[in-house]
Amino acid sequence: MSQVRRISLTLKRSTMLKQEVCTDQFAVEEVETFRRDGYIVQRGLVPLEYVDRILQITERDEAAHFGDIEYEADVQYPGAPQSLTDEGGRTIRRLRQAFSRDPVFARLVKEPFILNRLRQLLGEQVVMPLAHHNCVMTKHPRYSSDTGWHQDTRYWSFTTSELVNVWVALGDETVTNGCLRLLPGSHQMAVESDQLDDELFFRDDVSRNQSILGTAATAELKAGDAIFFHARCFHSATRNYSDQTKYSAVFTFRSLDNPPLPDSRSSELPELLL
Ligand SMILES: O=C(O)CCC(=O)C(=O)O
Repeated sequence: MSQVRRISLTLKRSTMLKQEVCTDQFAVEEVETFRRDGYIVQRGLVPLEYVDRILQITERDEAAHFGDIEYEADVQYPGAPQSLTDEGGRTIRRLRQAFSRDPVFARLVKEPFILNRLRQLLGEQVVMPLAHHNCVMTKHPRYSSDTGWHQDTRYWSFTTSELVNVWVALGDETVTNGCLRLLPGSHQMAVESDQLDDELFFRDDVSRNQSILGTAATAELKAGDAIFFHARCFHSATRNYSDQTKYSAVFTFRSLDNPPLPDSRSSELPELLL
């Protein structure tokens, strides 16, 4: 083999390795961004074959109303039909227990491009509780609802509230169809009870919250983009004003040394050590 060809092969291989390393973990600055803002968006993280397979499963299970389903009428958020028997009451909001629906979900969360990033945020041993997000969120036109500003930890019970969500867009997520909005840095914020309503939503009708709400960022995403966000980071989303359903796959992770509290909802289901 000629010297030039050998060098070019070596170069190619080292470039490839470098690219692999880069795509399988956060850059140092990205970890810093996550620690500061409580979230970070990763564009094009999830290959579209995964997106296609998850959409197939979603279509199958939506058509059959199969498995553990949350309906819009169940959430009782603004805009949702009042009851399951009202018009649009059986509009699906979440296909829960994604892991039981198809092996594709287990394959996805064990992919180095996700798991290595979680290790950077949570430590070497990452656990996925099945009791919380572990779902495909569906947001349909017409009967969807507004999710107020909240921290996911409001009803979760772990030793600490250091948990991370991964939200994977399965199609376009825009301001029009109800993409995520987040309050940067709010995972570090001390929150007092008068800033929250009875259901622990961050109130948008009190003056002391206005400057914080003014910092809201929108996370517009495309299929295969992912957002990693701290479970204490306040986030919200409007209903879907478009004429197409929005789909996202969402999972929660913790470190091995942050177990759920005994006899809590968070300890009701098994967990996976990844
Ligand atoms: O898409 C939405 O309405 C937001 C859902 C959400 O934030 C949640 O379930 O924790």
